Amino acid sequence: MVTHLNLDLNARVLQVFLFFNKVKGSSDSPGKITFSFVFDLKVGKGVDDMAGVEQRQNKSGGGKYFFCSGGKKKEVKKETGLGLSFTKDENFGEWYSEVVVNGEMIEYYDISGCYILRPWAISIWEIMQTFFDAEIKKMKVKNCYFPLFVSPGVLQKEKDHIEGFAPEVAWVTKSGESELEVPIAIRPTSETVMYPYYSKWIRGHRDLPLKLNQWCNVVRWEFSNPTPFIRSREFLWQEGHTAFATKEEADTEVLQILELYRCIYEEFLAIPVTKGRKSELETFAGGLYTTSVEAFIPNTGRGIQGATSHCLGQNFAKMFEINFENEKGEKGMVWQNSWAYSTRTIGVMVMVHGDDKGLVLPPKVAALQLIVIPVPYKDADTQGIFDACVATVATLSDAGIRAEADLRDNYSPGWKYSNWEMKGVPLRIEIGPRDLANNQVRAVRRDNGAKTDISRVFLVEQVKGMLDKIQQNLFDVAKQKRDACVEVLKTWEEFVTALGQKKLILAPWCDEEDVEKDVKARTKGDMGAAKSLCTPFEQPELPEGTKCFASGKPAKKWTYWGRSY
Ligand code: 87F
Repeated sequence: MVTHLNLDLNARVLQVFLFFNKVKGSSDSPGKITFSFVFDLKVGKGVDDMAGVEQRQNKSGGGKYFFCSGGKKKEVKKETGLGLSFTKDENFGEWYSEVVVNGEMIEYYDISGCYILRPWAISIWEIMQTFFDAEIKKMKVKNCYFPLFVSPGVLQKEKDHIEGFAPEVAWVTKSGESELEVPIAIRPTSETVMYPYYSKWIRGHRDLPLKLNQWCNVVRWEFSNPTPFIRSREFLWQEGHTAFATKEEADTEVLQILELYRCIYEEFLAIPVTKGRKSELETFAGGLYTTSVEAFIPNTGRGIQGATSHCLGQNFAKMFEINFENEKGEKGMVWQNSWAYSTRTIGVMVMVHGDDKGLVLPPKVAALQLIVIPVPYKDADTQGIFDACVATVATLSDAGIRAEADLRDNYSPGWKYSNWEMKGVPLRIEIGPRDLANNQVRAVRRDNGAKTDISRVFLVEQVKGMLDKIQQNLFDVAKQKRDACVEVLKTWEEFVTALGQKKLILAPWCDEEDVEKDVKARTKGDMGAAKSLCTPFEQPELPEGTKCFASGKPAKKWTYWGRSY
């Protein structure tokens, strides 16, 4: 097989030639099949592509660790066996890359910003998907699927919305050797794909509300520092697009969806988030107002938008002529919302809970909640121990706990401990000769290393209790760490100091767009500028006469500020 990549970045054209030559029978040359696929991918307009080809290879049990960017290849560090070569506190970026690879979530791919999502990651995605899908179905949202490709006319119809985003749109310009007559965009989001059909399908008030969702991939050709799950050029998400007769119905749904997003973060991923409203500058350009759940990564001192729920108002309805006739025969325009969460959720979880031993998965989203490991010392009843492991898994599985036994005979118990710790399995059960004799098992928690002997008589209740405790403890510890980073302040001097200390800042603000632009300009630097993260719905008291931290004008609200992803 030959794969040839030719990147012509100056011309803003990324030419990808993939020639697959497979040695096997074929009609034109016996013993050989040739399959060739050629297309041109053109990206946005006029932004330098900083992304070189990036590769990391790091296999458990040997191999080297490489990172090469912009064609340069340098060996960063030799693999040190099973463990990680970087610590979370000393080199967060490298630690993160190593954890997602060694934890078997991600494999790096030969196109910058694109990653292979391995089963360990997809199973987390599927658990969240099962929850969210059932919840939106209760709200009468229906699933659908619209095409991946967008015609240029439709894409550019809503100018406000697409402006700013244009450089990130990827285009297909060729099929085989021939130029396409009209280039085709790859969806970065689906407003413009879906809304022409909303216009066709919505006629009268009986067609409303229209509530559709799709689970799909989208492509945004990002130019800044790609990071697995957090900023990738292709990612998975759900996008909900709904249309109502009244603004009240739309307003209600915005908050219902936001509550589901809070639930995914706090109750499934054990990550504290803040619900709030985005500033004018941060509001989705095509929308009326944007709400979000915001998380925080203490190690980097950066906020991260967890998910968004927008009220689009009637802007798109105007552009796409999504009109309806009400009961009295009067014409009206629909009120729309759109909302999404993506595989970014998984990256936030890794960043918040992971430690120097690897991933730490909250039990509610872990594909495997518990791993049973036999510890057969010399001369022990090995068969008896193995049987006890199998029986333990059967009992737990019957009780709905996701459990497996690691009965591989080519690895030591110690190696297996480290391996499952790296993969973040919440609870480990060890069964050795003494446990067998006492009809007990030893349980070891991944989150805090605590060891408990459990009688096999009470196995299911005890394990369920421990998994609940782990889930709660992960949330409590994450919240403590996040809260310890919050700095409530009132002046520009305090703001600059707090920013330097990687704080999550809560400050009184005048809520003026120009002032936010000014904050961005004044904090610009290597680390990126500070911006508003959200105005929390839960507002502390704002005493009369409180001044804006940045402009000195009368403050209107408390707003979170910081650097962000
Ligand atoms: C990149 C390229 C083109 C974000 C983009 O948040 C367009 C866009 O519209 C773009 N990046 N956005 C905003 C997406 C808004 C909205 N879409 C539906 C959501 C929720 C789901």
